[in-house]
Amino acid sequence: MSESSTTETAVEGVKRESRHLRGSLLDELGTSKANVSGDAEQLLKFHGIYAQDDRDTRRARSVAKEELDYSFMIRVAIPGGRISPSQWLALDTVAGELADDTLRLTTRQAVQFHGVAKTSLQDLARSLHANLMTSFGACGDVVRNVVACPGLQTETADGPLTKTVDRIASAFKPSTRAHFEVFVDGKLAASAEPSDEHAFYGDTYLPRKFKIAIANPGDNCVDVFAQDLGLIPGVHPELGEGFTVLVGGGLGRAYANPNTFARLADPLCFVAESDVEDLIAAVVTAYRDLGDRSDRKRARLKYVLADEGLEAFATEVTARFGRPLVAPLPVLPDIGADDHLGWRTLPDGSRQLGLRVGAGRVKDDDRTRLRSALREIASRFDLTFYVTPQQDILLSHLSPADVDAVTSILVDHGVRFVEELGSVERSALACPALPTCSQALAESERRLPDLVEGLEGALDAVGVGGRRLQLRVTGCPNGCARPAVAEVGVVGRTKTGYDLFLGGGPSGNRLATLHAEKVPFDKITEVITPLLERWRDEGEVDESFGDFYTRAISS
Ligand code: SRM
Ligand code: SF4
Repeated sequence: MSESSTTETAVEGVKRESRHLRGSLLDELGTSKANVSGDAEQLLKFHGIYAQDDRDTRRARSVAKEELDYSFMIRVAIPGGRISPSQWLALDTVAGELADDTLRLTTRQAVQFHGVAKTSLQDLARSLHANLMTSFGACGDVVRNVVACPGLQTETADGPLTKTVDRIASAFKPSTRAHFEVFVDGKLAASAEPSDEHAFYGDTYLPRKFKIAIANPGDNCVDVFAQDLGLIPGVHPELGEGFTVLVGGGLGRAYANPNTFARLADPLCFVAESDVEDLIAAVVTAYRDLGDRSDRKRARLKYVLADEGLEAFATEVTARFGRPLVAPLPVLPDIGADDHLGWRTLPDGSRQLGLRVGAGRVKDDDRTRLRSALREIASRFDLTFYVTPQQDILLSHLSPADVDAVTSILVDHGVRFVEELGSVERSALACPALPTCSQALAESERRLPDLVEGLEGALDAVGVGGRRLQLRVTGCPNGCARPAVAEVGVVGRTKTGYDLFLGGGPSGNRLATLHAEKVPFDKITEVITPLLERWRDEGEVDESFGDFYTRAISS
């Protein structure tokens, strides 16, 4: 696909010609080929589906002139990460019958399946549909899964914020019937020229993905500054309840394009609760019209903000909103992030347990049978599951009477509780990278345990064992585990070399600094150890590593 600065990319043409995301998908699902055409791959993304091949065997198969080992990744959009027990059981069944026996919880509270055959895609979609879930709109150039702090949603059962998450998710879901026709019904509707899409998406949708998150004013677990549009609930002296709106965050970069960069979102305005959808629509349509459709690497909203400035963008939004924008409330101070792990009592008296899920991978292995434990809990108890933006799982709204039984199921299956976790392990994130991700330059999820062990060993060795250190690893600079705002961000650059970004922090309001380039994986701990020694000797009482690095080393 050729991309120039003056003409639109080929993807724009594929979208325009697709009759609102139908294209040749139905025909291609019916062929005996294991993969699909390039144009169909682009359209599949809007349906939450990525064509992948096994990167571990790619080279050998190419050399042997064999077909690559193709399969598909499916991402299920889960607004606010909220899942009922029957939905969890349906997801678990899909993992066992149609995917690779794992559920992968994502950094945006969604659930992914890997290793799905083309012939299983429609069965998978039907199963989701039957359980009121969908992968539609989880990927593609649209508003993606709406993220929200679980704490906001559990303050009151079925509380106002939960409804807002659902409202936004449904208002900005593409309205075309394409997904239902192609994947669920298995036949296209009779009308040859469907005109069933929202006006704000039109025929070519958005220039790229658009991400929304609702942060807790008391904790930034959603990384609100990394979003295209962030909402922070607040009470305005004149407008009453509503949200401070931030725009233009994003963390991805491309080594091949030095004009790409991570950027934190800027406060734009305050909006009353009742006007929030109109305001989001104004931002989305401004982005639809101003975003760069000639270069997909520079098409995100953050580049509109960086190139045109906040004031010019605010003028655009005001014109579309149809009324003046009200100044934002002061944004989050240094408040850190709640990992939501461990037991707590919710305001309604019910109980909640947050469990760590290493790199978000729910599976059974020799030591821990987390998948089986969660299946048993879902089938026996009345509760709500929440996926957190840290790839973890919350068992929420449990009756106090069920606490002992739930605990013994987890113990019997070897699941570890927060008290048993190491201080790096507790908050470490990793993206999937190899062998599934087509963009991966280096390992991530598979090597996370080694790096966690190395850094916890280093903390012990320098005498600060047990102190928290936030580690986030990715296999490339797209930044899917948000390393650009981490205390220690490890970003794959070559097959064996990683760039180290240091000095972010749990509040997510500061970009980390590039400390070292192309560090071999096995040397990462060695490079960081002298900095841990300086933290021990020169750090102020209770100063986090990220704060110390920024104060004493990078500035
Ligand atoms: Fe991501 C692309 C996985 C959160 C920035 N991301 C991908 C793909 C689909 C690779 C591809 O394009 O072929 C990865 C699928 C790998 C696989 O095998 O599963 C992938 N991203 C993930 C997940 C699963 C990582 C995880 O460990 O949980 C997260 C799914 C979120 C979800 O449920 O929707 C995920 N991705 C993120 C985040 C974090 C966030 O949004 O909070 C970012 C950084 C924030 C941002 O958008 O700037 C992120 N992913 C990217 C980018 C860079 C986009 C850019 O415009 O800069 C790409 C590449 C692209 O879109 O072209 C990408
Ligand atoms: Fe793939 Fe890169 Fe995202 Fe990791 S950060 S999942 S390697 S795109």
